Amino acid sequence: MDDVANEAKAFFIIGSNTTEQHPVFGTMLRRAVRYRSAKLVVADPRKIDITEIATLHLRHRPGTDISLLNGLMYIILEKGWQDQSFIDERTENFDEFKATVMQYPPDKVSETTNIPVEQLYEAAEIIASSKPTAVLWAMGITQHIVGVRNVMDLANLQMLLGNMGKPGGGVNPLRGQNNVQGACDMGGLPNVYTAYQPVTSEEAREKFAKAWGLRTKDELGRMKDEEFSLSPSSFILSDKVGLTVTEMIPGILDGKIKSLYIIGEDPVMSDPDTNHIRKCLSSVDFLVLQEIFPSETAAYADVLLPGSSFAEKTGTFTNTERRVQIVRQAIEPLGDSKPDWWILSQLAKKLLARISDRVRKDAPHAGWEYSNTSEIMSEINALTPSYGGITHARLEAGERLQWPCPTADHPGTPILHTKQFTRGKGKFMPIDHVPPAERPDDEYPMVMSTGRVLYHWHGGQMTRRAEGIMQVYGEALVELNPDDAEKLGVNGRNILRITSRRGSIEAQAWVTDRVPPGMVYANFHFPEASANELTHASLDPVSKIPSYKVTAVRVELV
Ligand SMILES: Nc1nc2c(c(=O)[nH]1)N[C@H]1C(S)=C(S)[C@@H](COP(=O)(O)OP(=O)(O)OC[C@H]3O[C@@H](n4cnc5c(=O)[nH]c(N)nc54)[C@H](O)[C@@H]3O)O[C@H]1N2
Ligand SMILES: Nc1nc2c(c(=O)[nH]1)N[C@H]1C(S)=C(S)[C@@H](COP(=O)(O)OP(=O)(O)OC[C@H]3O[C@@H](n4cnc5c(=O)[nH]c(N)nc54)[C@H](O)[C@@H]3O)O[C@H]1N2
Ligand SMILES: [Mo]
Repeated sequence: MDDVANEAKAFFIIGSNTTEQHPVFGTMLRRAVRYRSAKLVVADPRKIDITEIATLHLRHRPGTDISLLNGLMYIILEKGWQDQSFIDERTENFDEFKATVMQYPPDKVSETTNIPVEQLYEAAEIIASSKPTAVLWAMGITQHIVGVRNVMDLANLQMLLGNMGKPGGGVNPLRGQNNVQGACDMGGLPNVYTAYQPVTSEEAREKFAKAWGLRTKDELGRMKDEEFSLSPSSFILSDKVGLTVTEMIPGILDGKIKSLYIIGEDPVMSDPDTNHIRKCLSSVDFLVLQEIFPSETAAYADVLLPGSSFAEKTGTFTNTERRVQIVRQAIEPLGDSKPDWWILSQLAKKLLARISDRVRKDAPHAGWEYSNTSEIMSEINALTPSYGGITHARLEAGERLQWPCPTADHPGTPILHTKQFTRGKGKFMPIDHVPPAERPDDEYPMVMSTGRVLYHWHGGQMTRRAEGIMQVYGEALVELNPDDAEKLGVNGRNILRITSRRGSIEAQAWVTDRVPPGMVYANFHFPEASANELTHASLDPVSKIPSYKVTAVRVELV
């Protein structure tokens, strides 16, 4: 964040409402634009706050980012603005990629995106002539059926310009939850152990099995049949890739999932197509919810486990720049609540007790015997190469450590890919535009985009309990363009009914040119008018993220 804010000559913000959703970093960027005249190009269908200080605002149609990016790269190639030596030395597959980009001349792109041709040229020139330009993106890029392709195309752009592995450059995802990076690093994904060690790797499985005192496959092979009564799979670690959240919950109705253990998520508010989610959660055999508040999902739980909040426990969060930060306990846990790690380890011990005769108690990390999170961190250090040298002691001493930090004397790595990419050469990917899964038609003629507002946090369990916040933003508002307001006869803050193929909500209109004609913007902070009653569960085929950003709707005045 420091090098981007201090050294980038230009920022290209695409699909990130930076000042409302990442206000601290947003302020750093504002300062850079104001005080050191960094240039700013924003590509966002909405006139978000940061566009006030933008050099140029590209207001494209939702879901047309690939067309836009390919169009910009077409112009860069046409003008010869690419960094040919970076392309030659650090990348491969350029010709195939170029052939695809050449299918996106400015007038065609203008038609798809609704951006005037002159603006395409202006944007390409700012981005290409500022060395380096930092690309910043968030959910406006990922929450589409082409989320992964969008991200790859941004990487194409930055390789084309030689802006990778340099201070002030890069493709910078602004990660959302305070510890979403940490959760992924710790294997909170269906296909990997910590630091992305694949569950399908025999080597990785052996390593974890040894550390946790489980049998390895080799040992099992040598065992006689009578030596184990349970099935072999209960001794060794599974090599099966699991399901994502967006597959698990619908999986209940297909009989794939019998029980759910949900920790710190409120799917009734945050998953797409709420009616369908309610139906799934009503059908699951057994549901445990570990929460700090009785959320909307609590109504479906068989067991509620009271977790304690960030203020009541010590541990680490890993932020958007891969920096591990220590968070210290400020108050004693309230009521009967316990830290999440403590609850998990108690449960795990009970399960382990059932196979205790098969677990080697002398293994270095057997038994879930932790007395604090510093001990958990030691296990992470031992089993996770990129976190090898990140200890509580170093963080307590004030070191600012970003992974990879493999050893106790390693200073951490603020910038990745400086000499080569993880796979060696950077591979240009030919990426074509694919229209959104749901598009406006006669019955549902408008596009609804969804997201957040500054004042609230997702399902609102935490922020709707804060009186001061509720005084400022106490109910869901739906952004509606003045032209559409006039057509509907909306005068000020009338109540709108918004209907999609899945459901309907009623909410106050906020008549504003933040949204273009034909588009409304709704949030999912209030259960009585949550945008997710309307969204659909079309997923990106690779990442399985829902396409929250484009839903076809009908808008009426109540
Ligand atoms: N106050 C507050 N801050 C938060 C959160 C919160 O709930 N409240 N949540 C956190 C989390 S987990 C996350 S993931 C981040 C999310 O941070 P952001 O991704 O910045 O937030 P969103 O509101 O999802 O919207 C992103 C932007 O994408 C734009 N957009 C919509 N469709 C398109 C499109 O097709 N193309 C492009 N280029 N842009 C599009 C929207 O107009 C919006 O400005 O915020 C984090 N910060
Ligand atoms: N329509 C639409 N839907 C979206 C999005 C969108 O842009 N549009 N964005 C998506 C994105 S990016 C995200 S990240 C999700 C977020 O969706 P969720 O993760 O479901 O929402 P949160 O409100 O962040 O957190 C869920 C719960 O965690 C609890 N909690 C807080 N701290 C702790 C703790 O320390 N321990 C435990 N056990 N519980 C705790 C809170 O009380 C809260 O109820 O929403 C997604 N849904
Ligand atoms: Mo998020």
